[in-house]
Amino acid sequence: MAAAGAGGEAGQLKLLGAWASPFVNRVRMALHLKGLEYENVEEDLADKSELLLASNPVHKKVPVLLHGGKPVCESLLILEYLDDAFPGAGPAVLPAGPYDRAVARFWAAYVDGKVCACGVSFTGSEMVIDGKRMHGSDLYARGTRAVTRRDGGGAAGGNGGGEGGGDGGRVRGAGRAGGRVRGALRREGILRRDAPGYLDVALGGFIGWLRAWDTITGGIKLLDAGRVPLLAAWAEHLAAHDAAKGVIPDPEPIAEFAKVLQARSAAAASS
Ligand SMILES: N[C@@H](CCC(=O)N[C@@H](CS)C(=O)NCC(=O)O)C(=O)O
Repeated sequence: MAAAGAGGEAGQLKLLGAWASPFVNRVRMALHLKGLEYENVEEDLADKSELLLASNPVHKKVPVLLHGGKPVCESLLILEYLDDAFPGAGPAVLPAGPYDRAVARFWAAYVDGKVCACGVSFTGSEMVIDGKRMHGSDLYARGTRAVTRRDGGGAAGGNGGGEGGGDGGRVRGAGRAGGRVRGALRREGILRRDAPGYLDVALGGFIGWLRAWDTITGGIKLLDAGRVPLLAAWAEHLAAHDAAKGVIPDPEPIAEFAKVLQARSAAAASS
């Protein structure tokens, strides 16, 4: 049982997860923030359990939160479910007002659609971004260029904020993710330094991977305090929070795991 204090109804919550998954780790952080007890079940994604397959038959992915045996799938939806199902447990994960909630959801969707694309790119796989099928190497170049831009150079959302591609701000896809998210960092109530919330955990699930990126790529440092001080400080702050303890994996095992994924991807491509 991953106990995170009182507030949960013990035995009611079971999380099907995997230690390296950013999506799982955002849910774990939210459970900890809310002080909910849960059973943490580590899945072998190469040999998924019957319970996982039955609980998420559409995507067959983790995380799945089982509440009294009933499955809730998709990490961002699970975050919302926790607020709805346990309104009295700990702080709300989502911001209070409708507008702030809409903005937080917008950025979380952005993280999933764009920042995440940078993460999968190293496997050499393909992804559909804005309706265009893009190869991993393209996403990789765009994503890393964007994320390694200086904090001062990004737009705070809205318009502009391209990564210097010289296309008049029309480049769409993974490229702008870093600048956009860093813009969000400046907005009070989006990434919350005082009390972490929805968007903190949505992006925070990736901290282990962001830290490992240097090793994975052989030199591209994403959380470089010299270049992106706001993002680096935010990551440090969240990683040190009680809710993140034991959740954010160290860079070394993530880098090792990345090698396994790369090898699997290469083997699949050559077969
Ligand atoms: N959109 C999903 C993504 C979940 C996801 O991609 N999970 C991965 C682990 S990081 C998974 O279960 N992969 C297994 C597979 O694709 O077979 C969410 O937010 O929950």
